[in-house]
Amino acid sequence: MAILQILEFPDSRLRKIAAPVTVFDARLHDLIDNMLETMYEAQGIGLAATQVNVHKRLLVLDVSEEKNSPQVFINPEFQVIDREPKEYDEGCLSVPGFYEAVSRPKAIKVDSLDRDGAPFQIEAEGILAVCIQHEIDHLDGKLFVDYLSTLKRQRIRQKLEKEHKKTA
Ligand code: GNR
Ligand code: NI
Repeated sequence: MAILQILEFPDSRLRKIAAPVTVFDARLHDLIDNMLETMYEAQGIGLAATQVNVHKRLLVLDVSEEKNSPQVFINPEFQVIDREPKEYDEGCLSVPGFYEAVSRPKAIKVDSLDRDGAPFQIEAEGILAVCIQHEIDHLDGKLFVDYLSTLKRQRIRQKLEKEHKKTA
């Protein structure tokens, strides 16, 4: 297993649109395992392949209290089942240190494949619905900062660029 490097805003690679997964082999399983290890190590509740510079439609998450319920979604698609906007303070491993309120539909139905390519469907609300929508945004090159005002987004960008110059 390995810890992967997480890209940080405003890295342009976070803007790529991920392509569907077509091959379910040992290499994919290695990637999934490494993404889960990277997510747990970074103390995140989710991680999209885009964030580790792999532009395939794949995400992992674990929203459990005990951090013992990993979930894998491949080629996920969602439909809104309750579009009542629900606000949640979002953070992102690719935007470290910043948390801002984002509104998203309250409940969704997700169609996905599992790690062996078998289809499954779930309904999600609460933090699980937030996390899945946040991760699928990553696969489409979107970040939670895109929902903020230009001013807030530019401030975050400036602060992170300063950090990156210090540590590069
Ligand atoms: O760890 C994470 N926490 C989080 C909190 C509120 C809303 C979304 C998230 S996802 C984030 C991990 C991450 O960046 N996934 O892409
Ligand atoms: Ni994120």
